[in-house]
Amino acid sequence: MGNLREPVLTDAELSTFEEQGYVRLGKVVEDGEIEALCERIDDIMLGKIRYDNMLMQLCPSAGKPELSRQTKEFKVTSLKYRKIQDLEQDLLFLAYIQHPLFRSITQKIIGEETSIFRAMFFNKPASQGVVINWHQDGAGGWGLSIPPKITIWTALDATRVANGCLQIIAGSHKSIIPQKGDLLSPEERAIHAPDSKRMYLEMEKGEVVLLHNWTLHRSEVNATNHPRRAFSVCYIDSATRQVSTGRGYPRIFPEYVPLAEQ
Ligand SMILES: O=C(O)CCC(=O)C(=O)O
Repeated sequence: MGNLREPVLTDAELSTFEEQGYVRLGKVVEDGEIEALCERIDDIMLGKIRYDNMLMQLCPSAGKPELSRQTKEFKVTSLKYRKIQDLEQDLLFLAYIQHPLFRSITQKIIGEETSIFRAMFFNKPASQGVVINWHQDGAGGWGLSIPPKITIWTALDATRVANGCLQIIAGSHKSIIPQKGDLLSPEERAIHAPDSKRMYLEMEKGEVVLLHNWTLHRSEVNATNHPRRAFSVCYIDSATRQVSTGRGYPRIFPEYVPLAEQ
């Protein structure tokens, strides 16, 4: 058990999150559980385990542009997926999403009834991946009735500068910056994300960071010959609706209720 943290967000962590827009939470589950998530996601990429309704995108760097659109279908047996969303359908990922620490965090920051906007695998395949430029998640691009506040990002592999670790601008979460959508324009980047403010968030395998959705972040390609896998979950108030359709989202706390059963 050794180095696992307590499953409760402390007041000090909460104030760091409020001030800085991020807080490192350490490891929340045993290494074996992270390894099981890694094996499960590899099995999903390889098509050994299949789900009907999972949003999947092959990494554009895999050289098959016709398969790099995000659609709810399995594309090809490959470890070069970039994104796989809707992972709450998988019981192993669901159990992780419902970890008691994440319950404590959502109770303190969101409320009793919490859903997820997305539960997503973010991959930078070995020697590949794409650059994701400076953006704020859900600043304008997601069309939600209640602004999303938190993402819990877990490193499934150790992340370093060389394999495209997260880069953030601490304290940038206090206002919405982009004029349009979530991505900063070159002019906005020059003002709000100068190199002098960039932090490289290198993390160990299994380490977790709580991010405010508006904390500016980006990542580079993976220059190593090992994958850089990560699992990112955006928790939202269950009252949140997609403005254009009125659609809700899968409930996670107090218990899991898939959209189809709401
Ligand atoms: O995993 C990454 O490198 C980037 C993640 C990201 O941009 C996001 O969660 O919006």
